[in-house]
Amino acid sequence: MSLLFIAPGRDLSSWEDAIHRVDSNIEIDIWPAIEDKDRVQFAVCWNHPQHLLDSFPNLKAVSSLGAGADHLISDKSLPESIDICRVVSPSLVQQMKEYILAAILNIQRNFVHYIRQNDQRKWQPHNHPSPKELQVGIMGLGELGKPTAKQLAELGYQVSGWSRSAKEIENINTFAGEDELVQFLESTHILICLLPLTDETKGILNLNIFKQMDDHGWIINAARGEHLVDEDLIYALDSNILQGAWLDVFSEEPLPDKHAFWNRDNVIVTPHIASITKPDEIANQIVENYKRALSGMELNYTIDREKGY
Ligand code: NDP
Ligand code: OXD
Repeated sequence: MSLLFIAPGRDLSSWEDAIHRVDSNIEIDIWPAIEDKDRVQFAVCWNHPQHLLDSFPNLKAVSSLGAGADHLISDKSLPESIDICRVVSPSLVQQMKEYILAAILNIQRNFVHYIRQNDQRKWQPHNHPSPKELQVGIMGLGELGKPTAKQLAELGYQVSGWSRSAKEIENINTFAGEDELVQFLESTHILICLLPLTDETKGILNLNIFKQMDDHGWIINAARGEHLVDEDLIYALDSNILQGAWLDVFSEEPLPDKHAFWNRDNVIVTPHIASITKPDEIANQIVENYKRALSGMELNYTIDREKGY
C-alpha cells in the first residue's frame, strides 16, 4: 500500500516528512519515481499531468494538495469510481482573510496610488472612504468566503455575499443563484471572487458583470485565473468602467512576461500566494483520508463531482 504525491515542479520532501511525523509506517511514493504502480491506493495531487491517474489499477481516492480541486475534476480520465477530496484548514482561512483585508485596505486608503507616487516623488493626498461607505461584494460564501465576509463586516464595511444556495449570515446582505446576481452586484464597489472553478463559474468575471457594478470599482480575484476574462478586464480598465484589479491567480501561471497585466498602474499582481497549504498543518487530514480510503470509509472534505466543487 502506498500514498503517492504528484506535484510537478514542487519539492515534496517536506510533505513526506510531515506525513511521516503523523505516521512513520506509511509508504510514500513521489511521482515520477514509483516503485510499484499496483501498490498505490491514494494520491495527493497538484496540477498533475492529465491521463496519469487512470494508470494506477488499485487507486481508491485522490486528494487535492490545496483547497481547490478543479485540476482533479477537469481530468476526464479520472475513473468515476475514484473519490475526490481536498484540504480545509484554519490556516488557509486565516491567510485568505489576511490577504483580502490587506488588498481592501490598500485600495480603500489609496496605498496603491501612494506607492506608485513614490516612484515619481509626487506629494499628492487623496480622499478615502470610511469602511461604512465602502460596499464590498464577495462571490462564494464557503470555507474561505464566509469567514472573510464576516471579518470585513465586523470591521464596519458594508458586505454582501453571493452563493449558489441561499444563506443567512449576520450583518451580511446575502444573495443566491443567477437570479439574484444583478441585485448582488448593484452598488458593489469592490468585488471579490472566492468561487471554485466550475463550468458555471468559468469566465464569470467578465465585462457584463463589471458594467453592473458601482462605477469605477475594483475587482479582487484570489480564486482561479479562469474565472476572469482577461481581455474584458483590460477593456474595463481602459474605458474607466473599473478603476483597478488586484489579482493573485492567472489562467497561465507564472504570468507570462508579455502579459498585459504587467506594468500597469491599476493592476496589482501577486504570485498565487493568497493562502498557502503548509505540510504540517494538513498532514493529519491527508493521513486520516488515506486511512479512510483504505478501509472503505467515507472521506472528509469530499468533492461533489456533479456540482464541481
Ligand atoms: P468552498 O467549496 O468551501 O465554497 C465555494 C462557495 O462558492 C460556496 O459558497 C458555493 O455556494 C459558492 N458557489 C459555487 N458555485 C457557485 C455558483 N455557480 N454560483 C454562486 N455561488 C457558487 O470553497 P473554498 O471557500 O474553500 O475555496 C474557494 C476557492 O478559492 C477554491 O476553489 C480555490 O480555487 C480558491 N483558492 C485560492 C487560493 C489562493 O491562494 N489564491 C487558496 C485556496 C483556495 P454554496 O455555499 O451554495 O455551495
Ligand atoms: C488552493 C490554492 O486551491 O492554493 O489551495 O489555490
